[in-house]
Amino acid sequence: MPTISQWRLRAAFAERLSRMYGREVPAYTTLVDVSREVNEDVLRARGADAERLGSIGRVTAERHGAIRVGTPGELAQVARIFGALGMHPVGFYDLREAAASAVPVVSTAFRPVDEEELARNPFRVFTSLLTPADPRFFDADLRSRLETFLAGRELFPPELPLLADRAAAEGGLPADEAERFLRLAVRAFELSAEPVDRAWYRTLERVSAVAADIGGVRSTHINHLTPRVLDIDELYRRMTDRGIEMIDTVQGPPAWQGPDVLLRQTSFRALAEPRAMRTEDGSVVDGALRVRFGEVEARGIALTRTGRARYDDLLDRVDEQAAQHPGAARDDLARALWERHMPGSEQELAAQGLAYFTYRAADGRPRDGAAPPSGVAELVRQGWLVAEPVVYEDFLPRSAAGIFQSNLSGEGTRDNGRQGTRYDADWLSGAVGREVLDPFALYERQQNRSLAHVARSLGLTDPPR
Ligand code: OOG
Ligand code: NI
Repeated sequence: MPTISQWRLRAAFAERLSRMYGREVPAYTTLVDVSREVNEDVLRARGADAERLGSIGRVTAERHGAIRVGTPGELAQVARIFGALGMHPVGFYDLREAAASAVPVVSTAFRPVDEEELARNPFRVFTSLLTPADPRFFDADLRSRLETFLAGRELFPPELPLLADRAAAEGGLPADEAERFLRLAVRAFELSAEPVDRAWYRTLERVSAVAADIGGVRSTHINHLTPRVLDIDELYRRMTDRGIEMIDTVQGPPAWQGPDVLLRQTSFRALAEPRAMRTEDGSVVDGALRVRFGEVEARGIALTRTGRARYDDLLDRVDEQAAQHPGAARDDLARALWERHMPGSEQELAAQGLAYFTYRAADGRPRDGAAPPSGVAELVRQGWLVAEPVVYEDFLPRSAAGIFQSNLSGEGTRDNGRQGTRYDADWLSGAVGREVLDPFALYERQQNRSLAHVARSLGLTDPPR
């Protein structure tokens, strides 16, 4: 029987999840349609340049999902399921600090890490873990009730992680098992029809709507699924024209003339969804919860640590200026700062070591016996090497917090007088049961590999720097 490889499982899972989510949240289908229209228009207008950060095939199929779980044990199961799809935990995000309202979670993103795997299908899932041990949100009594509740639920049928382990060990699954695995995996992220315990849900909701969404029910679900668009400002206008109320900003870098870097995202709140509720007297009544939303994103070039520090610093400056000039549009303030402090071309980003690129030898080299100059910048300038930007494959904590926050019903509560529990990437690695990878190290490795390869084809003893 033919084996379905891990990347085909990943692509099939992303596609089936998309179909399921489109049935559950019709506005998502509108978003996907409008994204496709915008991408086709951009491709027509800009030609090959539109594909500089990924082929149109990759971009059209590209999605990220978001899920939320309650315990390290649940997270470890998620890691096994995504591991089967060739997705690994990358990056540590602490949204407890990044958000103004109560978002008691720490997160990572499961995604492919190798270039070829990303090119085949870059599906990624932003995955958040509830933090019941953080006393700023949960007092001792609520923590213990919450942990007991979470310990008593089962998000995934035991067969699912077992099939996942087999896929990971064997590099795929035979067709029958692949079908079974995909079916179980998609079902695990559907919205459950089981009645929600209304009193318990409300108890958690008073602390945090996110806590209620995670710990107030006995199942998990996909929270949103995000298509990628080549012009997010145009998409924003078209969605607004269709009468879909978007949040009032695009998170991340401003729209400007220079290169797209990192990630720009925006979202809209999904409609309230009908959910059966169990009341205190045990009867089941019709209710509605409004927790899911639609999101869309545009991806740019991955920044180095130095580039990222520049970005974070600029965001702080935008905040300062916005506080000083309450009347001014944030986007205008940001654009003015960007124009002063961000390089306006890919070449400058590379020269200043602010962004990652891969390099390849230009066609037609070596040039009639001439020795190549030293240094990457000079090699590119003299036409020996061609630089290609590396796409940012990850997330941004402030944007993530902003997206979470703008879609919450209430602020919730956070007692800032208390000391928060400390979590970091090492702690999360322990919880996930595998190493949470450092995104910068992955981009750097990609860049270095290309330089090592270039050195060989140019006959240099050392990779150029
Ligand atoms: C995750 C929010 C973060 C993003 O794209 O930054 C996120 C969530 O709502 O669970 O998805
Ligand atoms: Ni998202």
